[in-house]
Amino acid sequence: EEVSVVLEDLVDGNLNTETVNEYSDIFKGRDIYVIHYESAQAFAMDQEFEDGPVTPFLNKMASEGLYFNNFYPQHSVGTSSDTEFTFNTSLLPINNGTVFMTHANREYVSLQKLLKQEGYYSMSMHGNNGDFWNRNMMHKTLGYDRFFSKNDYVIDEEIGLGLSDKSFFRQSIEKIKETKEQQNSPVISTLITLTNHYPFDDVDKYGEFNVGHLEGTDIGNYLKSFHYADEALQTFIEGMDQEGLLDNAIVVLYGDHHAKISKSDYEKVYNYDETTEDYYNEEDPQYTAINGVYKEQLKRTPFIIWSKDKKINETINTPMGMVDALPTLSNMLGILNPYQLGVDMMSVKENTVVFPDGDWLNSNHYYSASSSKLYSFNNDEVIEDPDLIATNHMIDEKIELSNNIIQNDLIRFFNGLLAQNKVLTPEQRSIMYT
Ligand code: GP9
Repeated sequence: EEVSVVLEDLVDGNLNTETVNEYSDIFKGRDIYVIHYESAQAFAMDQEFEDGPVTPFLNKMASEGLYFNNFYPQHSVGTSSDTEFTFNTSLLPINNGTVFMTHANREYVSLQKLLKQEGYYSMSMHGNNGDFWNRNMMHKTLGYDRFFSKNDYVIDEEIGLGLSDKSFFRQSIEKIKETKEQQNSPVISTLITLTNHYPFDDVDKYGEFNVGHLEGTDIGNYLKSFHYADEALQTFIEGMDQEGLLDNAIVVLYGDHHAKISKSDYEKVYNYDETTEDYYNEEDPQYTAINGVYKEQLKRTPFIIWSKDKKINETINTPMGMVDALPTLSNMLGILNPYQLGVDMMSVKENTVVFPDGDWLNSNHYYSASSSKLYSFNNDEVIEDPDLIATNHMIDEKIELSNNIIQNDLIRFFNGLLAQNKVLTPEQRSIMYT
């Protein structure tokens, strides 16, 4: 019974959601370089000190490309790995464990697999141990042809968790170049960065970047680390360009999750008075309260689609979740995942972002499942909404649908039916499931 409900939902709600708009197929057949950008939070892109902006290069990419500035990862306890999963499949990660660890033997439709049908070669690259987050197994499941991990890199410079991003990118360009020479096909490559990782305490190795009054604070160290990651990104893009590898390519960049920044650290950023060189207190009219919903908003990460030749120069403010990344890209790449939970962002004007723990948000509201309260983004006040129970019911069904697909291996089951040409009409479906 449970299975039948899920399949009905899949068929009725999520199959054949193909849309046509001015972005359809614009990047069809191009090489794709996905930057899984560790702990990159969007608020840092607005920070500037004596030495300049924290992320000048990232900001340039955001302004030249298509920049989604209201973007939220939708991870559970599997953090980076959950984000990889959701980006690649447009399913939410399971909410009672880590899908990469416990559900690597299921069948998924992923960006790589869809592109393979179009003749692409796919690879993933990461300077850490291949077993971390069970990537050795899960990257095969997700359809990558080749996973370059720590053993494939010369560990010639270490920062924080391991191989520095600058060395990682330098060596990755060589690997991409060799692969491009060997494969007579377009490639998709996911590059997973590592340096900008909690606890951001390898400060001496991030290079000189003065963060003014934030010197010596945790958030100051995070911004220094992010500045390093920005320089590393620049070396990658420029290095790729020198090799001619960006000529028929797109770069897709997403911040994988927030950086565990505390309320008091955010206050150091938003409540500092330059003139008095002191912090505002709560009575000051300029005081910014880092209340519950604002703190949630600050967890936004960048999502950027960029290419060297097509300068789109557009910022999209509609709320977007990681599940929406694949449908949005699919439309541009001319492919279609029949099992996606997300939407093509270029086809919608409003959107609800659902988190695996039952929290959700739209342009105006944030719902916290733990307090069962709906908050206004404007003032953090609790809103009474007569439709809340119905909305929450829909949200819970979506989360349950995603969990069911993963836990019961329903894509394998449903693909099996499709392979036998069993595309079911509603009548056939009801017969099938009774
Ligand atoms: C490690 C990396 C970090 O290989 O991807 O994972 P995280 O701790 O951010 O989930």
